[in-house]
Amino acid sequence: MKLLLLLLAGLLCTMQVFADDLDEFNLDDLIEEDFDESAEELLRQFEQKNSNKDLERENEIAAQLAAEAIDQQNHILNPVVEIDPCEKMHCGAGRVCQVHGTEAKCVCIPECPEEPEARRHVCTNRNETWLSDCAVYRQRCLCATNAPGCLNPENSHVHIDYYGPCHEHKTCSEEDMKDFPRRMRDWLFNVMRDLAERDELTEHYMQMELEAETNMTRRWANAAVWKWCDLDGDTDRSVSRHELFPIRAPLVSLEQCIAPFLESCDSNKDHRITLIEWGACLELDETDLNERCDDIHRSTPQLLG
Ligand SMILES: *[C@@H]1O[C@H](CO)[C@@H](O)[C@H](O)[C@H]1NC(C)=O
Ligand SMILES: *[C@@H]1O[C@H](CO)[C@@H](O)[C@H](O)[C@H]1NC(C)=O
Ligand SMILES: [Ca+2]
Ligand SMILES: [Ca+2]
Repeated sequence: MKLLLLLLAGLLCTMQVFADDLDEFNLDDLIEEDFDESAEELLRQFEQKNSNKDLERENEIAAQLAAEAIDQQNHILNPVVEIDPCEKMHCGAGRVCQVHGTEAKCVCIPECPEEPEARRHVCTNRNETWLSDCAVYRQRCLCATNAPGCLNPENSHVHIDYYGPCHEHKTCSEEDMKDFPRRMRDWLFNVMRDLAERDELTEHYMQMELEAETNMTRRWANAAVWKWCDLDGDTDRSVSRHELFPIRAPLVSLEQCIAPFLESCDSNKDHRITLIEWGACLELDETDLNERCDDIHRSTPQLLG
């Protein structure tokens, strides 16, 4: 089955559609008009959440620094000046800032917003369905802090495996797998073009998109390089398992070949995907791939304002 079709089906319809009757959709009718605003929007939201998570550790350090800075300020400045101690506090996933006296503290989020849509439900590494990613992070926080709401001590290490309720994984047929790199390339380019049209790429990637539009050879290569750079959140020039989360977690429920595909990209099994490996699994010519990442937008982690 087709990635795009599955994406569309997943996002436009309800979860039942995933079942067996996808072939009845006409892919060509759907792709041009409807791809891919909601899909990309969803992915971007997930990605945003993920980069927040990446910053969790720095943020904890930052929070400490912030608390210290506030203490100092209170001594130096006129104590009448009111500052909200939470204003510059960034708490990790599943946590929110609360003021205790003059002290800002990250606590487990008291309540998560309801997510009635099944596609917002999540399946954890323990193969349990939770109602939202927030609920999982909250649970992890509760267990990590030995709070009463912790349902199982093991949940202090729980993480999200994929979005959507837990389900038996359909196997990716050899035939589907063979066609998958082409579909993935197509999809990456469509996403890149879509972001360009909405002026949501950096100048650097806009240029690469423009190039992709004018030269067919560059089309797949530039889209592949862009996505690889985008996934490499810590800019160490390799994509770790953790960094695959934004592309893997939302798509596993929609596309049975994504997990085996990403698995296959790490050809030397060192848990990191280099640009050469990424290009090879997308069936691109190595000589067309230039490591042209735009690190500018990454160089200022959102520590403190
Ligand atoms: C996970 O749970 C689903 C639904 O409850 C089940 O169908 C599936 O077989 C389970 N997967 C594993 C790996 O246990
Ligand atoms: C298209 O890009 C390829 C790879 O960079 C290059 O070799 C080729 O000359 C370009 N073709 C045109 C018409 O610019
Ligand atoms: Ca990396
Ligand atoms: Ca590797």
